[in-house]
Amino acid sequence: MWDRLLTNCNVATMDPAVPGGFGAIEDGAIGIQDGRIVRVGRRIDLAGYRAQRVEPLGGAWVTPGLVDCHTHLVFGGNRAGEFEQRLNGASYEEIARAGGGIWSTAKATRLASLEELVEQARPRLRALMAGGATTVEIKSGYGLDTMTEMKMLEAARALGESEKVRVAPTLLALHALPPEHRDARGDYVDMVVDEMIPAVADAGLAQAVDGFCEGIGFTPDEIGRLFEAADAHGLRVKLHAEQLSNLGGAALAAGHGALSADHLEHADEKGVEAMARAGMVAVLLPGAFYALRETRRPPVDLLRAHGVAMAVATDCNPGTSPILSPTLMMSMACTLFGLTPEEALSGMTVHAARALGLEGEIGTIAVGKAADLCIWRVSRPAELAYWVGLPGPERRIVAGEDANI
Ligand code: DI6
Ligand code: FE
Repeated sequence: MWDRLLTNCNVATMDPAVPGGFGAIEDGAIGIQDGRIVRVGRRIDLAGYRAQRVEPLGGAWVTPGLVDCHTHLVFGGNRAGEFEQRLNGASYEEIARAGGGIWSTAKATRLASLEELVEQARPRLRALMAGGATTVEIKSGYGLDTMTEMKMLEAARALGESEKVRVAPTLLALHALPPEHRDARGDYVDMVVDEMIPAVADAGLAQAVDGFCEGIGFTPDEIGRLFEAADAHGLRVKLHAEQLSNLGGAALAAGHGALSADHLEHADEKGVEAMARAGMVAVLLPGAFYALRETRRPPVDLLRAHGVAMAVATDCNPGTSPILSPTLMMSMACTLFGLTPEEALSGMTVHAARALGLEGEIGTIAVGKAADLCIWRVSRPAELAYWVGLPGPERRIVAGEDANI
């Protein structure tokens, strides 16, 4: 006797082992026991099974719960005022010189208490959940000192414990140089390597370490030191790479066994080849591309040609991607980057799970995986990427439990 049997539904398993588009099983059913999927198949093949709760879904589509594998969801304040200033004619440079930009978020984040960070992030997390997210990665990166980075990661953990969603915490250790280190870059990297990473690893506050490899961020050499320290402490790595220019970040990350390289607008074939060899995921972030009004698109054809899996995420952050909708990202991945609706949904499920190293647990509807599911009242899964402003799934299920908010 199972706990639940979802039936009279169409199942987009997103499981590469299931042939056909979206790994679809039409007129299907899903058995759930102890929070896990115990059986998925055609309804007639599951007809003999019994469950405490049998739930006919009237032909709805069931997908894996969406996985938003790249967000900066926890931060103090926001930058709506700067958005307004820019649209009234101020340049980024003027705003930055007046103490704005990423540094204004860092100041607000340092000033906020743990509880304030949690309560400011909660409505953003709920918006992502309402849009279908059942797993959300949350990066630190606005503390720029050990104490505040740890406070951000504690806020991420508290959110995961108090909402019906899985949170994957990432230490974004080299994001920006704080003004107090403007003339001492090396000292800042030393502090991150010698103090911040060990402290975060000891406290078990992060699953991965990230950096921003960019002219306005950190150099490949500095990122190399970051990755060695992460490795020494048993943490996986990932990298913001090739967003605004090409510094060879994708290949650097590949050389360190990274889970993913993210953004990649300026990636070249060498970088893509290195990612393919390393089995890395390319995380595409159309929200930042849109908000920055970028024109150079990530090399989707190259990624396809080399068989690099593409994930799609919101990059929710106060500066370059104030995005609160996972399905909008699927739409933009299709319209702005040329992904197919199936690639876009794979990008927010199976490949996003891999970008977090959680592919054994979530991301597809398959026996043994966690029962994290979304139920959508749509006629075909392509609708998830087709509508702009889709309200979200009718129901979310996390670890086999109803998780509507
Ligand atoms: N890339 C970006 O575009 C953002 N961070 C990053 O690594 C900028 C974040 C911000 O402006 O607050
Ligand atoms: Fe980012």
